[in-house]
Amino acid sequence: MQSNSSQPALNGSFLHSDPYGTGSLASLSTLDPPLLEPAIIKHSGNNSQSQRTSDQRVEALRQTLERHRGDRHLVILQDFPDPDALSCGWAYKLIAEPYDIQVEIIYAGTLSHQENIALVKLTGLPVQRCTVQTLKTKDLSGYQGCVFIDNQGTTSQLLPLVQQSELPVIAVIDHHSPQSNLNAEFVDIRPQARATATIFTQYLQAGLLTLDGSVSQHVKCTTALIHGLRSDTNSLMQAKEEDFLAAAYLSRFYDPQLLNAVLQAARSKRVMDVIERSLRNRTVQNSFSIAGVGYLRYDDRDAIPQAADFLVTEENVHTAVVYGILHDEDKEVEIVVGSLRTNKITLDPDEFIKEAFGQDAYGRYFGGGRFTAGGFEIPMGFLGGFNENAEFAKIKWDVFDAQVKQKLLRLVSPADSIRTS
Ligand SMILES: [Mn+2]
Repeated sequence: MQSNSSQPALNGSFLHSDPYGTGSLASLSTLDPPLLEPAIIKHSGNNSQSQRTSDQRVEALRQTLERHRGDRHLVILQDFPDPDALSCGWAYKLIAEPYDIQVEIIYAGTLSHQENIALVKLTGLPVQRCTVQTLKTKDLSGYQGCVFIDNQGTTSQLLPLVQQSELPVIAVIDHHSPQSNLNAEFVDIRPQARATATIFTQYLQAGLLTLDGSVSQHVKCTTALIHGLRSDTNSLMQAKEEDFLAAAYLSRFYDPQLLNAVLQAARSKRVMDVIERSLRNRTVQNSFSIAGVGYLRYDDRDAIPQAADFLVTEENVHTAVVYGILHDEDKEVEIVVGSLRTNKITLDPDEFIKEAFGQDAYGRYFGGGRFTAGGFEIPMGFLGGFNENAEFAKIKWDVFDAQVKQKLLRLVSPADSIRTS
């Protein structure tokens, strides 16, 4: 136990310090988690006691999961789930997986905030909307229990239904003040915690799930947890030591680029889709990030430069090029459009694009640029125009994708480029 709460929280060594041995956690002992032995609750004050409390909570959760091996659980979030709820629902799902527990995360209302839509979309967060009506038609006998996370049922329209069906409440994990007695098997309610994400991060750190930076779901879920933590603490400004410690732990695994994308959320869902595709499809070579995003609607033209803006923020990338096939329904034409963004002062976007794509039959360049930014538009001529056949559309995209990429790569890494003729 080496933690010293009088030290500033943002001390480099805190990454490796014990997150539970903090003075601030000692106050948790005033809580009354029903499943914990009274002995745990009585003690307060010193670090080793709060550590023990934490350990026992984790152990109690572990045992609960063990008892429910092979179950199907519904995780019920509040009607308008926020990032804290969404990320923790996911963390529960991942924690329960090794116990062969199938988890469905549901909410009854809507994902109203852009940032929440972005979070779900960009991380592939496994959450489903399930209205009261939908739940009524669902056969709940296929589930062995439900779990309330970042809420205690009072903010979910689904609670009455769940109670009527007598679906057992397996766990309640929340940081709001105690609101209702759900008679759950496992309860961890900590009004002192700034975010439920802090609680879940402590579970992770205690070994309920061994995070692996090479597992995409782990990276995405920790990114979601950091977002949850940020959003419940006003960008960490209201965070306390334990929240910082949780964030520090998550920082080992999360994807800053992904978090940044989530935070740039004043964008439409369709723009987010394009950014997601650019992320997924990007190839990074010699500090150039190149991504084809397939077909997009005319109205979403602006998504291309936004995606390029985003890709160029990646570490060790100085230039990003994003392109796609823009489909104009009114005019029945298609055109390849692309954007370049660079922060390399010696790279002239205008020159680069002119050099990459050359000129058309009339001697006009397909594009050009200015300081740090450029764009291009390449008419598709006879190959343009809508075609119902999905396979044909795919072949067409593949051909244009390969051609654009080849022209770019010729400049990016001359030696490696593919020769066509
Ligand atoms: Mn919360």
